Amino acid sequence: MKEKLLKKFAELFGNTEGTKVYFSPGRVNLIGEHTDYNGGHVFPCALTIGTYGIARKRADRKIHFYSMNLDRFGVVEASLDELANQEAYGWANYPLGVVWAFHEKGYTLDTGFDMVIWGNIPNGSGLSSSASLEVLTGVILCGLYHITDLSMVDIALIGQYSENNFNGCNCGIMDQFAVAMGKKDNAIFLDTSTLHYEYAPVKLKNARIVIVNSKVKHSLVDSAYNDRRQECTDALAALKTAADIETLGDLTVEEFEKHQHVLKDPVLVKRAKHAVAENQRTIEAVAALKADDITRFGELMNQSHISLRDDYEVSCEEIDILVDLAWKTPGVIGSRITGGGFGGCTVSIVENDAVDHFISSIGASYKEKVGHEAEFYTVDIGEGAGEID
Ligand code: GAF
Repeated sequence: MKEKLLKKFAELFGNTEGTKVYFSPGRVNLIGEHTDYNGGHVFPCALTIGTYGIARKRADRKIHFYSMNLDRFGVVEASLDELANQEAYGWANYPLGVVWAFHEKGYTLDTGFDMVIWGNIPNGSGLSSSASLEVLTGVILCGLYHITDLSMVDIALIGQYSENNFNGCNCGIMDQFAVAMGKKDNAIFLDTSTLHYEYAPVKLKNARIVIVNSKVKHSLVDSAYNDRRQECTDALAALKTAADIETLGDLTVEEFEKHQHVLKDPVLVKRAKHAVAENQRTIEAVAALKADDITRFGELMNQSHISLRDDYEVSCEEIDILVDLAWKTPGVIGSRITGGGFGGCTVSIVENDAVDHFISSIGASYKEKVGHEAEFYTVDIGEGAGEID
């Protein structure tokens, strides 16, 4: 891939002298969904697919972005003198937002840069192509401008800040954190209230992770995501009148059941119930994995899906079809929706010798029921973002 990026960079910007090349992964979350803005735990891992970027500083104040996946945008030109989200910039609002966020945090760039990217995270699949691009931009800026006092966690936080404030999605920290901090063959057990984290080796014995892309993305995704956040905020405010808590993640399921009567709206009861129970499931799932109890880990994944489907209501027909099919397929240890929801992907743990049948039988049934093909990826867990040789 590096060769293709170098070639394109030279074609667009003259030569490749003084360029640097970086990679930033996508992520899949194994369990702990919609808990990251509720002070709960998450358990994502970085993938080996992601976004590659090549960049070089310029002598003037122009910034040029080019995506080899989205040639139709051509070279997007922005300027350090006008860091504002513009519709015409399209995808380039993500890296530009990171430049803006660096400036907001006091890391002011004195000259612009040229940047070419190419990625292999399927678009709109819920595998964090935007976080991948944000963190990629963060590591590129640190590399090009010799910024040495920002840690990878700081870069993740800046990525989230740009997405919240420049691109209007009120996301939590999970995606940027996983992309920045990923570690080969490990998932990250992150407490989103303290940012304390621990790597946990994903030892699945004779099984592996299979992601299935439903290839649907329902258009309400951003607004519905922000609505769920608001419902959790409202539920927390009411629960605080009864319990001494800072976040929904502070409650056990028993404590929630004791206090839930203060929630007068049944919708808020369902949302808070998911946030509380999903956090507890995540803690239990990591303990099960550490104890080599993959069967329990899979059961908790299945429970997670039911809760996201019925209480949090972020699944959709196509995803439920994929999960139902997976649950009925021999050799499947657990299966659930992954990511923000309303389409995107499922994540399943499948026994190695059942993977071929999983792909062929679910592939055929999904096509028959939904009318289009699903895509299957048997994935490996990779490293977080950084410069590549
Ligand atoms: C999206 C968000 F970006 C994450 O912060 C997280 O909330 C996730 O949805 C749901 O768990 O990916």
